[in-house]
Formats: sequence, structure tokens, C-alpha cells
Amino acid sequence: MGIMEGKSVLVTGVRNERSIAWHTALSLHREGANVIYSVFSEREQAGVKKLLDGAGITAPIFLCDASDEEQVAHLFQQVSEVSEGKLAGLLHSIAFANKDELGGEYVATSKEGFALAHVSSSFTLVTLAKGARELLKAAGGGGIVTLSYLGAERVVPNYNIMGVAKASLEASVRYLASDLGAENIRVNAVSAGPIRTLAARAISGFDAMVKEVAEKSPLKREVTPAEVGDTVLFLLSDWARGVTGETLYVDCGYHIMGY
Ligand code: IMJ
Repeated sequence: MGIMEGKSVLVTGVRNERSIAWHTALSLHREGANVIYSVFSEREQAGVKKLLDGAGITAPIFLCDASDEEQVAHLFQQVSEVSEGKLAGLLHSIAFANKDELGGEYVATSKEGFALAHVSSSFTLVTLAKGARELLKAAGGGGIVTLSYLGAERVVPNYNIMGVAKASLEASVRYLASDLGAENIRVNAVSAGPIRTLAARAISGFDAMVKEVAEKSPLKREVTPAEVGDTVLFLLSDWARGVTGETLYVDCGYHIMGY
């Protein structure tokens, strides 16, 4: 009997087989959850369908641009219909910034790029939490998890505007946890170590950086998306029923090191 047996969980942000969201979904399926997918584009919808077919799983895959509040309202109508009006969990795995602002000096960030990164990467958590609230309440409470990165707290070369947006996201986790706690809705972040996903593709010097982080980390290796997925599963599950407002690092211990 899996810990998520009979529970519905909405997973956003799957883009391909390397996505942290996909590995979280695999952990959730393994523990018996009914996973519902929300993706950004039709291309990703076809991609997730293929991944599910390959794994012998059938699940609903809805289309939604989470930065459009009307589309999010429509998404939760559809989610309600396939989940008997009850949701046990939500994974927010969504971020976007202008590619040309993920490099060079942070001081060059444009007003539009600043707003875009915050709306896409941080405000979407607020919109999804608002949309999921009634369904989570109907389930007697549940978990919301988002994904962050060390660049929220420390200066990481090239991360720039995304670091500032992730700082906003982590603060938002705490305010949402405070608002929703009385309804037994918990809100947490997982801060993953660097992983070669689409979100890290073509970032200059990324491969060398992943290697160096692995060497300096207590566990002396790279973190895997499956390890991040299992930690997200834990935070979504009743095993984490006493944990809210937290940012939990899954980075082979890298962030504890001083040098
Ligand atoms: C991204 C940029 C710069 C340095 C980076 C990253 N490091 C890591 C990432 C060190 C680990 C990946 N990451 C944690 C992200 O949050 C990535 C977000 C992102 C990536 C892109 C690339 C393509 C694009 N826009 C993006 N917006 C956000 O056009």
C-alpha cells in the first residue's frame, strides 16, 4: 500500500524525461497517487502522453499557461471533474526568465524582464495555490510544493534575475503557509542542486559548474532528479504533516559548505 493511495495530485511543469516534475510524478505513481498533469504547450502535452504510454500509465493531461489567471480557473474546473472535487497535493515546477538576462551583469536586468521572471516563476505559485485551495480543503488538507535553487540565497554566476525571483518564491511559500495552515494546507519548497534539465540547457559553463559542485558537496556526487522527486513526494505526503513554510535542500549537502 503506497502512502499516496487514493489521493489525487496535480503536477505542473513536465517537459521531458529529465524534468524534476516527471521524476516527482514517477514517485507519486509508485506510491499509488492519481496524478493529474498540467503542461504549458501542446508539444509538451504530446510529450507527456508518450512518457505515460512508455510507463504503461494513463492520466489526464491538461493545457494551462499558469501566468493566465483565467486559464488557471479553467484548469481547476477540469481537475475537479477528474478528482471528485478533492486534491491532496500540487507540485509547482514552473519558471521563466529572458534567456539574455541569464548571463552578464544582474544590474543590466530590464524592468520588463524583472516583471516577467517574477510573474512566471513566483506569482504562478500564488495563482495555483488560490485555484487549488477549495479542492485541497475538500480533501481535508494537503501539500503544495514548489522548486527553488540556491541562487535565491547566494549569488550564483549567471542566475541573476532568476535568483531574485526564487527569493520572492521562497518568501511567498512562507506567507502562503501562514494563510493556508488553518485549512491544513502545507506549503513548502525544495531547493534542488544543479541538474542537467532543459531549464539548464545552454547555460554557459553549466557542465563544469555541476562537476565542481559535486566535488565540493559532502556526498561527493551530483544530485539526481529521482532524489528530488522522492523528497517532493515526502513533502506532499502525510509523512510531512508537521512541515510547512520550509525550504528543504536536496543538493547532496552542498549548501552547508563554507568553502
Ligand atoms: C539557469 C541559469 C543560470 C544559471 C543556472 C541556471 N544554474 C542552474 C540553473 C546554475 C542550476 C537552472 N535553474 C535552477 C533554473 O531555475 C532555470 C531557470 C530558467 C532557465 C531558462 C533557460 C531558457 C530560457 N529561460 C529560462 N528561464 C528560467 O529561455
